[in-house]
Amino acid sequence: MIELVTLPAAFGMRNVSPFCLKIEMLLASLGLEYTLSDITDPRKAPKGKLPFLIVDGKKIPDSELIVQYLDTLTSGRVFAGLSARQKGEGLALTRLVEDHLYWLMVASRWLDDDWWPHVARGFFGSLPGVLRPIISGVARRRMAQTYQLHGLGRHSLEEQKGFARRDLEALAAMVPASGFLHGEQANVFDFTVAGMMAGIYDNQPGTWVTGIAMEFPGLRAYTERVQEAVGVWGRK
Ligand SMILES: N[C@@H](CCC(=O)N[C@@H](CS)C(=O)NCC(=O)O)C(=O)O
Repeated sequence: MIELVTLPAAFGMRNVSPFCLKIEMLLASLGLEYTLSDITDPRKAPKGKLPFLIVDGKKIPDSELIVQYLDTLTSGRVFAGLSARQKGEGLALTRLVEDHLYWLMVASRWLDDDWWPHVARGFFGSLPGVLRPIISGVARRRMAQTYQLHGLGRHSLEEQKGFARRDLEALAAMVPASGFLHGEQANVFDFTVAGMMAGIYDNQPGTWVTGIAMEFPGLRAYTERVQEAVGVWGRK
């Protein structure tokens, strides 16, 4: 049996982490039996981040490594039928979504003073009252430092919005008006894009990234189509 360990539900999202949602979609699409569990503190994960899989007592961290593991487990079904070029384009899209757009989405939740109370409640609300502001404050400062180190945190909000709009414009241009990235069947790269966009479109309330994403209705329709195809939705 496969156990997928994720973050707890928050902000109207049943599965709030794009990396966890991607893997949930992939497990469902492969028809593998799995259970979901969650932990509130990612520091308890093998590499301090979620998701990780538990298979026969063995922990497998990192969504990209999990994808590789599942490909081996299913004798190549994850990437079956994809050309080297399609895999290359898929990986380039993955990097755009997970190493750039992701950070803008995180900043729009954690570092926006108006949105921060939702993070404090959603991720730290179960802590005892006195500890809550201390632990959540430390985590928020750590997030701000990470965002600075990434480089995006050095830009003004207007400039960050420009980066987000260009990312979303690129995604909107690349997803098809019907079907999926590589044909009639949704694959792991669709799950990567839709797993990220589901949270951006459906987190409650919307963030400034949500506002920009709404400018791209085709991307929203695609995100719905992928979730529908695999029967796994990010929202509750
Ligand atoms: N490269 C990792 C990224 C996973 C990741 O960043 N997960 C977030 C949740 S969406 C996390 O656990 N963050 C906790 C932290 O960075 O402290 C993957 O693909 O699994």
